[in-house]
Amino acid sequence: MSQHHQLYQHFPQNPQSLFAQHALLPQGWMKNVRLQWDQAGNLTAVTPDTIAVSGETQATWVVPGMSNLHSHAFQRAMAGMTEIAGDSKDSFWTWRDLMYRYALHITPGQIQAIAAQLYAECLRHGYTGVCEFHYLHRDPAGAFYARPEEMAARVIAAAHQTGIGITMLPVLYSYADFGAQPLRDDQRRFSTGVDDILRLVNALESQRDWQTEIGVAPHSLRAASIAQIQEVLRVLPDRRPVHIHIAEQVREVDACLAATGKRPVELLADSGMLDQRWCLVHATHMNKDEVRAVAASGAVAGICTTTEGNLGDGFFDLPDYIEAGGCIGIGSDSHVSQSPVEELRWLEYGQRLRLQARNVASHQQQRRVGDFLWQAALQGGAQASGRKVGQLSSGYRADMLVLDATHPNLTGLHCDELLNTWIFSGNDNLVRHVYVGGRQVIVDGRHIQQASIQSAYADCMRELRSL
Ligand code: NGQ
Ligand code: ZN
Repeated sequence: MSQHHQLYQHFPQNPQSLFAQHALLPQGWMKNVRLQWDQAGNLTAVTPDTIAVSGETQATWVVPGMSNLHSHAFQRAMAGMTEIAGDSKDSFWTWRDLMYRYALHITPGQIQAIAAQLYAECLRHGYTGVCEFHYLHRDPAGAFYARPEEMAARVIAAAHQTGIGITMLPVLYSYADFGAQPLRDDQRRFSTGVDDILRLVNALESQRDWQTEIGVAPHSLRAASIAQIQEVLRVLPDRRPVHIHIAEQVREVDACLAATGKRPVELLADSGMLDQRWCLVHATHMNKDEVRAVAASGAVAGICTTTEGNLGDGFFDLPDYIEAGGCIGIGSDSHVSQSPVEELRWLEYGQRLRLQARNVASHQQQRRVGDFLWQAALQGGAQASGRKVGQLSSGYRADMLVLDATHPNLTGLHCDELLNTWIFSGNDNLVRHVYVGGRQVIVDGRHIQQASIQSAYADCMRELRSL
């Protein structure tokens, strides 16, 4: 991967070290830790039990920033706008029709403004990287832009503008349903075949740098066939992330069974492709065999609790999956929330409500639910991003959150209580400063370009609302 110094030219010069009274390292909480990084934003030394030098930037609580492993950035602009009951029973599918109507209008300039607003919000709440599951490829009439990668490039530009790390996943979207059903007219902007996706990946390759990775995403087994996916993977460079929506709705599982005789996770697992590159988003409807197969493959289950709740998908089988040793990560998907705290809290609360139990996300070696969730989602999110993130260790990105030690919830705490208190004790945003690749992009809870990002977003929303 090449360095990309240009990327940071508009950020102020920042110190290249931070001294933390308490830092969450891979081995657990450590005291008096100096974190140092190089010009490219990679940690070069993480030294516990040391002494601060005068003039050094200091913090009380430092934790690694979270990866947001699933995002459709443009959907941020419709958050809150689909919560009105229709004439017939509302469902995921009626929501999707509304989403498609909306998706038909978004211009390249608008997707950049929306993504910048979203990413600044994500950063403010503690996400330092995002995996963008990007399928809005073509223009509203259904033709490719002069630069076929135009829309994806705009989303990457928004990530660079805000400083968030990005894994761009151009989406393969060929069919409307199982059995290679032709796309609907309102899916025309998404339409791509294997050659289109390889062309998009190729066009985006030059954007790869320390902050940017390129992978692929077959949209779902509804929209892409196993044979197509195999073809893409034959050509895709090694170790690139591969994401898919896998089993989000019961109707989808039934349609898959009817068309292929197998359930979606079963079909994918039986294809022999599943491994650590994969992120299975919304692996909601799995039987016990499928749970074991996904866990054993080393793939990440991408759970998007607030969107899955919003769309009425169902509950992920967390206890069996943990028992089987599976990896999880979290994503904000349709962006009805931009907070990893809310995502993780509702992951646990959903399980408690479903099972009438407490402290579900835990195991023998980690009984603290907040610690279990944050650490598991850090690891799984990092794996799904294909980037060197998710832990404060030499060689990894200097992606760090400084929490608000002056907030009443965090004063006088023992470090063992920090994550549980942060995740389970209220809704104030306790993220105070955020560093991504060593650059501070959130200062006292505000993005360094918050005013200009918000005003561009407001202009974009005025355009969209007048439609
Ligand atoms: C999406 N969204 O791709 O935006 C999907 C719905 C579909 C979520 N699963 C569309 N949240 O699955 O076809
Ligand atoms: Zn999605």
